[in-house]
Amino acid sequence: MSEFLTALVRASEKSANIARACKQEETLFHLLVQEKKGDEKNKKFVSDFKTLADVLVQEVIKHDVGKKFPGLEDHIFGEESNQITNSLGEKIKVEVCTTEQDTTELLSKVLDGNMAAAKLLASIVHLDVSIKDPTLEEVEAAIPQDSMAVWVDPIDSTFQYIKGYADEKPKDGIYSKGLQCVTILIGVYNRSSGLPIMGVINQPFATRDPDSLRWSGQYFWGISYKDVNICSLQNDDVNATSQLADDPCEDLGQNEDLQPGDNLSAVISTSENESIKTALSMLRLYYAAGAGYKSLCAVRGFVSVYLLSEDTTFKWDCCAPHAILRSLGGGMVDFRECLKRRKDGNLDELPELIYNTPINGATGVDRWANKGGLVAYRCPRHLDTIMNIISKATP
Ligand code: 2IP
Ligand code: CA
Repeated sequence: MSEFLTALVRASEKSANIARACKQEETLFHLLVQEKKGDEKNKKFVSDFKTLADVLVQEVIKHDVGKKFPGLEDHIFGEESNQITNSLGEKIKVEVCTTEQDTTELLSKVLDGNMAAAKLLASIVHLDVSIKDPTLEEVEAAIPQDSMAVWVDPIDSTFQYIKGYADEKPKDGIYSKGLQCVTILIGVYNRSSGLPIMGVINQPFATRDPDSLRWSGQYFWGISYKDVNICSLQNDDVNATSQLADDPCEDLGQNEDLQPGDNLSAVISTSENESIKTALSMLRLYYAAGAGYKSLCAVRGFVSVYLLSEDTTFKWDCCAPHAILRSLGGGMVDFRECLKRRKDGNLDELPELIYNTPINGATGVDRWANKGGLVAYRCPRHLDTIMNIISKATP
């Protein structure tokens, strides 16, 4: 059994409990939202938010994984800094303390003395989560601990988490916005090659019970290490949930070229630039919020690709879905580099995203941006056809 992957799935489930608890309590939620400033800010949004849920989730993942695998906590990186300021202007370092009581006291400072809320959150933080996942129990992979490092996005699509509504309607299974677009992303990569090895995508708000109005979530995992390629989706009836066949390439003849009309599809950001939108207009095109959620749509086979031409995603947005896509025979590549190589006639090797190298000369979060954009895909032939379409349509 891969104890490490199991520990990540459990940490993601605990994190999802925290995300749900923070959102469910409307009054508590208003106390938690804080605006990001300066270097921490994602330039895409006029204002960007950091919530206690974000910070706490990241600390819980670090703490729980570090406790089980001592030493690894120093190689777990994330989007958030663990400092938060309360309404009195006090800067507080959020962390998981040794006892539940100590965590309660620390959280009550962030929550302006709201002991009831602090108690509730601390109890979730200190509660062990058990999971039943027979496929996960069967995964065998002996990966040296000192070869691994981790990227965490504690709450991806923070904007939807804060503002997102509960009653959005999906189109062909895809939510364009709403709480369903929120994900928790934990991705593991190889420290020396920078390639992703395993990942967990947890969707804390997947379905809502119409009577109790309580949310339940779901998680997806994948591992791609040497000859081990296993994904949690393999045991599902994939056809029941996706638009594509189990193996998305299976329905295509081996040698024929794909044509634009061949039921290809893409999910993109509403902020995608016009020339890309036009180039992709011959495909089934969907818009959705959340880099993690759009990647999940590719993982689940709802779309052929998730494509982004801009530099507004980061290593923590991609590492987890990238690992899962690799376990399914797909991957995630640098969009601009892929386009350039195609125009240069160099189709030998795909420019896969890697996770261990910051951008030279960049500062703050920009050091870890996916500078050339990205394309996430399950089937290499779908990627090829779609890149071909874009290459022909753009100068
Ligand atoms: C964001 C989030 C946004 C996404 C952006 C990410 O991460 O996933 O939704 O923009 O690229 O960096 P879009 O939805 O337009 O794709 P976070 O919410 O963690 O800041
Ligand atoms: Ca993110």
